[in-house]
Amino acid sequence: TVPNQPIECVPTVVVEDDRTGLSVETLKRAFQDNLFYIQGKFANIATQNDYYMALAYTVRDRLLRRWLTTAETHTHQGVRTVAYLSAEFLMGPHLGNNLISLGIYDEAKQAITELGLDFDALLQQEEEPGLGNGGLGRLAACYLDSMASLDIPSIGYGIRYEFGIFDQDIRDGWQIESTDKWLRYGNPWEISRPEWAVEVKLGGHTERYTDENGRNRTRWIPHEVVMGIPYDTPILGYKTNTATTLRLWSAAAAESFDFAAFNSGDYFRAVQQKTVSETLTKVLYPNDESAQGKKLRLAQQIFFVSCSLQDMMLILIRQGIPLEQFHEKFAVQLNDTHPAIAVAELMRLLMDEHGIEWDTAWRITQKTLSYTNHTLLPEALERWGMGLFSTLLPRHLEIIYEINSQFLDDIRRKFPNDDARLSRMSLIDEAGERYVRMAHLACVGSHAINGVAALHSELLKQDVLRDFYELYPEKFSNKTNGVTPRRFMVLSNPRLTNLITSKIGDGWIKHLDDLRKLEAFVEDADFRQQWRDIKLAIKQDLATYIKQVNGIDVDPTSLFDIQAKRIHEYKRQHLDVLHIITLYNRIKANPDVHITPRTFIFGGKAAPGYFMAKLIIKLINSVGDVVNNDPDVRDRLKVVFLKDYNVKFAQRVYPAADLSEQISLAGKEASGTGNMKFSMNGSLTIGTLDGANVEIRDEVGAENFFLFGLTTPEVYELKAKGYNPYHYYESNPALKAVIDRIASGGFSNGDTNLFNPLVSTLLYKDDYLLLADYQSYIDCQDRVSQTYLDQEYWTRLSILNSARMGKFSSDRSIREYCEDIWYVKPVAVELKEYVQAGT
Ligand code: OAK
Repeated sequence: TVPNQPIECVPTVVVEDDRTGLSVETLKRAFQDNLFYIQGKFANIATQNDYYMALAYTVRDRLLRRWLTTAETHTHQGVRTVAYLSAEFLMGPHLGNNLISLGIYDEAKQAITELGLDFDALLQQEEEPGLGNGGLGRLAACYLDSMASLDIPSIGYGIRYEFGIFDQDIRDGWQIESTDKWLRYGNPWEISRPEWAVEVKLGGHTERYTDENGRNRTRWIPHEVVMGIPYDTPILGYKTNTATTLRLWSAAAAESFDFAAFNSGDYFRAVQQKTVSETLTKVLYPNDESAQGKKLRLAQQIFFVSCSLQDMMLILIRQGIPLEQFHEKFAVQLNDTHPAIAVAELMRLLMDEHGIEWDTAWRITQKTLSYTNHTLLPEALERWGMGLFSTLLPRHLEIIYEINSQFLDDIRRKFPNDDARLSRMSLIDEAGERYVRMAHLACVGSHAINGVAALHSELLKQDVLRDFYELYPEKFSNKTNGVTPRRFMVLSNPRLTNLITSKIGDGWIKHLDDLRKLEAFVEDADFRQQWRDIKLAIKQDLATYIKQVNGIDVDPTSLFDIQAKRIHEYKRQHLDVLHIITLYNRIKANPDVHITPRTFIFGGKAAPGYFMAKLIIKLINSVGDVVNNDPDVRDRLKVVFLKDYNVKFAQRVYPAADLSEQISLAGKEASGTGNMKFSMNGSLTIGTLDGANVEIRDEVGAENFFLFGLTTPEVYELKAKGYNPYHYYESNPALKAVIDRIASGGFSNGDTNLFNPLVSTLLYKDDYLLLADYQSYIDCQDRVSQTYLDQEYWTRLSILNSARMGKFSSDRSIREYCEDIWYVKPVAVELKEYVQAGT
């Protein structure tokens, strides 16, 4: 027998109830079995991690029947499947979420508690798979949850980084990075499938040849071949039988490739070759929204894209489906341009490996692919230097040249004599050094292009992708982002979930629009009291955590003002700091001034090479050191930087906020999704008209949203007429006093150098218009402080914010993608009594 082929005669497997039952008793027995048979431990030597693993395997066993039945159902019905290609999946811990989806959270808690263990501690034990940087990766994770919950045939394809996003520590106020060793103690959720490994070629050169039918063909002779091993993780939908797959590729040496080296005795070279292939999926690039142009990154992209497309082809080939039907069977979504090489790779596979002609291959490619753009920042637009690209992907470059030549002909037909347009739109940037433009490749090779919030999609059409919009207006649409209420409400905020469910039932968990029913209770004083009590209890928990980790006492009745997201100048964490210092200055000028007590909480990682972002972290901590310890402040203000912000931690933070800071410069944040998670949990928002804030405000009502700042057209106008930040500094005494306090060493023990790069950037450059928006922000914050004093009124706004967030469920987003872009329909999965293979 061949080890990677199914064998003819398969023994019957009967899945018995006492192995996978959902009662407290069966859960207990399975847990004890797993501790013994999988972890190989007696209880007296078992560690917390052993217990976590035993519970995780108990839960995984209960996913398998649904998962395998889902795959079998989809195969038998020959349905169209969504393949979501993303270089990042920021999944967060699986255990709690799977318990919620299975509907056995309470049973599991009871079972573990009755065994004398601390259930919450076991949940906390899980190392989260931090295989993403921020918004884009977390969105992919929310979309998998929604696709499964809506019974959409789907698969997520990505990279199994051995080291995910770095761990962040804070020392002396500075960010210190260390490697994230999430796989250290094993990962119970994944199943490796080495029998489905595929090979990916890199480097080398191409050759022409004539095939047996006399056709001219191209062959790629690679310099190197890497194996991709798939690791599958089941993603169960909420209270449904559909479990979708997250298939992550890990690179390994293709041993056979260097067999010659072994034979010739060059053992060392062969083993060295192995280490090269294994670095491919070692580490996630930690740069959020800034493209670095590194060869290894391009290698990661082609690696996971090629593995995924080959995998889809193998799925069809195994079923005897001709590849001419590829687009009927798969809708492939490109999560930003990281997988955009798929345009050329799908063409290559169809033509070079499967003998399909160019025109047919091109039609299949365009019908299969669609592209989501996630950023307006110019520095995030990916382009690859020609030298690097041609060395690594010589065949892809030929294909891209051919696509480009036909594409430019198209433009010439539609816009004759417009050379400027040709050079703007070309897939190759030839202005100076030559580059391949990945967003252009994605636009040309896809049938649909979308932005992630209404404003962002408009800006794509008017600005970033304007030429493409003029050429193909029919390709463009908006798909406003959403987030999953399962993880970000049910799992992370059980108290609020129970209160809501006690009033309106639990239908809202799958139909978030039902939250509107809460509006009927806004005038119910008891309800408002319960709502407030819950918020206070959650804030108390966070206060305890802050005391433990940061050693800072914070008052849970103070206004919890939270900004949690990647640190970036365009997100303007430092504008938040300018507000803190403004309040501090007011206190220093008059210690008896009235101040609404506030706790300012920050969380977020800075890209390790992004100096200014790291300096902002240092500034936050330095301001905290002064403000938190100044007796004049009398504990009315506290500033806390929470280290190592990640999904696990975000789940504790969103429910505890009174005020969510969404203060990016208008026209810079594509959507934001944290804004949605805060608001669902009853936080009010202070924000600009940027990204999805615009739509959040439309939903919750302008009177329930703290709006400030320039609009996008005003930003353009101000920049066009020549923005002079220094003018704002000179003419606003409060602002001047704030900047002067930083510049004069007020937060650096008199050192006037430390924050100089920040101060001079603000005074003389200020690309993100902090100084222009300062006064409007301060005035708005004063309204926030005033409003918070009336707790009854504040609670009404808080309830209305939650009640009106229905639109921002990722279920709504996924339905829109299914209807407008993917043309994929839900498929019900029926569980059979037994899983019986071979009968
Ligand atoms: C990261 C790297 C390259 C390009 C974009 C990103 C990214 O994370 N973008 C973020 O995507 C989120 C999901 O669509 C949006 O909500 C954020 O606004 C956007 O910054």
